[in-house]
Amino acid sequence: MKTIDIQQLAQYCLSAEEEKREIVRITEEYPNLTVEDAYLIQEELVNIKLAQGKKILGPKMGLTSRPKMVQMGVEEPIYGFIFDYMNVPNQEVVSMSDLIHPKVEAEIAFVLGKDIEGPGITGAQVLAATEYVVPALEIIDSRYQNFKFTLPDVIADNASSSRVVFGEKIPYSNDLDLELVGVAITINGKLRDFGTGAAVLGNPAQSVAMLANMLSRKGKKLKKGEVILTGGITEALLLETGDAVTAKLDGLGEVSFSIK
Ligand code: OOG
Ligand code: MG
Repeated sequence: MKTIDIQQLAQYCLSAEEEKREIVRITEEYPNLTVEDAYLIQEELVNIKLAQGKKILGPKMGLTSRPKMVQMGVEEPIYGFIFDYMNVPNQEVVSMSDLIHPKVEAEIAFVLGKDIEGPGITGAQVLAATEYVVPALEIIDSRYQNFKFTLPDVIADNASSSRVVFGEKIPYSNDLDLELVGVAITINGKLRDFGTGAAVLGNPAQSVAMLANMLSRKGKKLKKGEVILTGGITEALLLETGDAVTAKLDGLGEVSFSIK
């Protein structure tokens, strides 16, 4: 069995992103790669980006809804990190030439008013600490051939993170029931998918709680002011040049971008 070189594999994923090209899944060469190894590769990748001067906007959860798990054939939520250079202003243009084979998904993001540290965090504790919720469109762009991967592969690849567009921050209050927030995503004026907040682990706040608990294994916490993505509510939709994408989230507003 080949020994795993964490640093070399982080560089492998990073160069694919930088050079905008597909790579062969790590598990093709290292079938025994574990989830723990994969998070070590992701940590190394994050550290390289930080050393390049890039800044973390916040963590993200992925594969938190049944439509996403079924689509990707993966059964367990994962996390990754969103960086400043990934942020596209609302209603702006994303350049296809910067990406490999992007897909888009509608999400609900959170901004906390205080730090939260696991383990043992509950959804109710998350809601009590939530200052804002934010409608979001995440553009994922797996670096792997044909957007196909196993759980360790996608973790090593920073959970396919690529771009994110946020709408306006909405102050959170208890009368906003996130389970019932309806989401509709259209491309070029055509409704492509829809769902509700409950698709995400019953309530997107559960996703934030799970994230706090997962990060605590690494001695990390969720920080006040970070933007936290809770995971796609709908299936991810493949993007093509010329597409104009809009998500409407009931009570949270709209978010959109186009791809040229
Ligand atoms: C992994 C990233 C998943 C989500 O919201 O579920 C994700 C992938 O499907 O490529 O961001
Ligand atoms: Mg996502």
